[in-house]
Amino acid sequence: MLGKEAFNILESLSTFSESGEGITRLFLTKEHKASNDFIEELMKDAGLQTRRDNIGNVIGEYFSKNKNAKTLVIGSHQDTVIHGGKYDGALGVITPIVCFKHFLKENKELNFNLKIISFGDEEGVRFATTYLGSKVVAGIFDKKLLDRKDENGITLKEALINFGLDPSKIDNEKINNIDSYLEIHIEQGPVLEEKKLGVGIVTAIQGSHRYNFTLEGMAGHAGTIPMNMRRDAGIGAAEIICKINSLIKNKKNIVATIGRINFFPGAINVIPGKAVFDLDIRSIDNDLIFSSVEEIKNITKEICDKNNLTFSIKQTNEVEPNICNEEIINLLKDSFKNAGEEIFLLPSGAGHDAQSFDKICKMGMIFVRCKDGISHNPLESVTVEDLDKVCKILNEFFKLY
Ligand code: HGY
Ligand code: MN
Ligand code: MN
Repeated sequence: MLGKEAFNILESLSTFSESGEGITRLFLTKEHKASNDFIEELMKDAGLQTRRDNIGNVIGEYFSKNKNAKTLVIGSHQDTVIHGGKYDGALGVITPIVCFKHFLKENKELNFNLKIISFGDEEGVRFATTYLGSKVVAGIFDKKLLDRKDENGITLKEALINFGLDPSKIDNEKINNIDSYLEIHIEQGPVLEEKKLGVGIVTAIQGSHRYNFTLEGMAGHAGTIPMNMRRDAGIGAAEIICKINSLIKNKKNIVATIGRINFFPGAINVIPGKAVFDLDIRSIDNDLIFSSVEEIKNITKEICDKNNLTFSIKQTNEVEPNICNEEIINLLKDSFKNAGEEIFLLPSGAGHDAQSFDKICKMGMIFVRCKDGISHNPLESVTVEDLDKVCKILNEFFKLY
């Protein structure tokens, strides 16, 4: 049962985490280093040649005897959100390694080149910008991001150097001549479970934008300033967030989340002079995102004028929606059929590294059911049986590709 083997390895990988609830394994940290070491050993044991690149990825490579062989990349991310689950990302790194190992044992060779990649950063938790690992491999990394700072004021460039990497070599890390990219990932939603299916084929991936809001008023004494004389940035932020929520709730095919907010100076008895929060807004329709953001900017101006606040809104990330490649979808359909699995097609509400490859090669994804659709949460869980299903499908895909 390859599913059982993958499940057990994922349990071991989940121990590389900061303390606290769930899994916290952020980019360029000691937990990331430990997971890279662990994953590289797994790749070697599976019969892959391994190397590490200068953005913190681990790459396992198999070179076909056929000199004209095409190259398939299968990847996902090792990093997690804060207090996240064991499977978001990690499942898509470990299952292909396990499948490759057994396929090679049984079939002695593959008739294509294969690269299995563990991307160092996909979530963009530390530097508020996503897909750093896959963007470098796909050759779409913007070097201006090297100056992006984390919450402790450390730049990405400094963090890479502290991790033992050389940011000046990032341009050489693009992998050329990739024919196709495939990613296996938990659905992170409730659809497969509702359909009582363990696996599904992804048709498209939502676009996602991130914006940072900073509101400035006047810090003041919580006891002495009359309510009508305050310039309370906290109240402004609260009103804007509630308005964003009601605006987006009344639209279709778009979602918006404010997952992080800070008040400054942040003391119980001080009126917040500053409030900073981040908006994550997503849709399969990019124009709808842009038009909704314009409405949100107008709402922000209105509320700040009313509360005598100044504000700034800075876009910090933008990933456009992507349609999965028809040829890969058809190959996956045949793989599902040959593995005895029902074919079910669904879009992805979550963003994935696969989006970095959309413009440079054929891109496809397989989803695995996760219990109650829970993800980005310590309760994230999968079954050995569903892992077994996806291993069987990947095994068939290796035969067909
Ligand atoms: O946020 C996402 O959609 C993904 O989990 N990075
Ligand atoms: Mn993910
Ligand atoms: Mn995630």
